[in-house]
Amino acid sequence: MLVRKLEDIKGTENDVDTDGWNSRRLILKKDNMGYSVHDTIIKEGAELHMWYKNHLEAVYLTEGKGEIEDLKTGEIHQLEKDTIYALDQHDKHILRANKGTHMRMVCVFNPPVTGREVHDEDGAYGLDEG
Ligand code: 9YT
Repeated sequence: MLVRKLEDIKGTENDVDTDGWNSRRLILKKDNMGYSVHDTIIKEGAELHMWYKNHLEAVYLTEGKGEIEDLKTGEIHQLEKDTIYALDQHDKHILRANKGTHMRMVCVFNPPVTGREVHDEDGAYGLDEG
């Protein structure tokens, strides 16, 4: 059984901080669960262009407000606490945190990330970078 606390991840190599987001990776590929689980902060006012070509991702918001734009359909969905979205079609999208608030979310990736991934020029993570 694995039991971990966010406090024990903060500041370690599994705490990946970028300009727009801070991803604390709680469960990783090496844990052999078949998925990874991250506690992620999208920083106030951030606008992230993403396209997870190699992964499926589900995201559950626990704090904050923002929106997600589906770049295929042009639809914009409002996001707030207790909302989940799933990129079941490897959907190309833009994620925005509203001004004045960050968003906090639980992200699940299949296949799992290895730990240090940051976005490439398409907003994707590579496969098996670790
Ligand atoms: C929601 C999202 O994709 N945010 C970017 C960071 C990523 N989810 C991660 O690695 O935690």
